[in-house]
Amino acid sequence: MIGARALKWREPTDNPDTALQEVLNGLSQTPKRLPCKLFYDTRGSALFERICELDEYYLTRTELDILKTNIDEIATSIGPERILVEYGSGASIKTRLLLDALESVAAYIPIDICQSALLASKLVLCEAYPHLPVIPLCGDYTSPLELPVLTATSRVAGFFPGSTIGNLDPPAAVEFLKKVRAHCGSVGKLLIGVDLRKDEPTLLAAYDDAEGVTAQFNLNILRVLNREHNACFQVEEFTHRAIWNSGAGRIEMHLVSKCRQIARIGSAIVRFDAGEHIVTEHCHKYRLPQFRDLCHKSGFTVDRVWSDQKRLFSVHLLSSA
Ligand code: AVJ
Repeated sequence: MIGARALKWREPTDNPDTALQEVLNGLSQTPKRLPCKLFYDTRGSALFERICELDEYYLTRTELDILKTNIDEIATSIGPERILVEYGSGASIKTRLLLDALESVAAYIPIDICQSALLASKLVLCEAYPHLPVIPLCGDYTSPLELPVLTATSRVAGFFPGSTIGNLDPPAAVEFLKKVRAHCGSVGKLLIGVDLRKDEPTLLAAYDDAEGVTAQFNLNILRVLNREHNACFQVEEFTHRAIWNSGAGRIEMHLVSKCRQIARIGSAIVRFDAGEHIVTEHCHKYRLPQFRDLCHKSGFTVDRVWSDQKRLFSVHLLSSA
């Protein structure tokens, strides 16, 4: 049962000091790094929604196609009376496909770091599904997040679309999946979207679009620091670069300093050489057997895998047991 206490709004779990410390730690590494969760303030979430519509960004529409084409099979494999938990829900667009197809969904728990995106999706979903309890949780889903309404025997179906798992390096992805498996309980399922390895031009175009939306999205991380972390970066003095790291099997988003410069963050000063890079995001691209291994390492069984004809993207249904 869903207790009323569970409906209370959770504030973001990050406290400002830890967040600042995380930023400064990243910037003291070589190469400098920033946590990709910082992309998603209101503007960043809106820019990401625009990225999803771009011709070059094949991920979103391909995943949607896979879900649409196989939705009956997916719904039957997940089974009835599930509590749907979505990690990094954003605008919850793909969720509606599942909500429409799954039999007697008990509740929907979207988890997202962006409060405005959560609130907007809650409003839309409550109107479209008046009888569905929607219990938003605001926070970083990779940090230990308690899910107050779930017990070990809850029939959870986790949903982790968009290849967001790709942001985690493989060992961290295994740790994250272990945690999700613990959330999901003994009869849990996880439906997870994973981007696949493909030719370099296709990958690079997806992360460096002609219109420059991805560049704005990447640079927005510095605006977030300026606005929310008392920083002073000269945003125009950095440029966006997408790099394919074939050894590691990942696209990397970088910001390159156009000149020798300094930035202030709180009371700290960070120096940049001309041409110096900040790594803002890793987006891992898997081969199917490689992702299967990763699932097994985290204790999941792989029930089913769906893909598109061009093998651009994949959707995996995992079982806790
Ligand atoms: C939201 C993490 C799935 O890796 O493709 C899009 C983020 N970064 N363009 C991705 C992103 C640059 C996206 N994920």
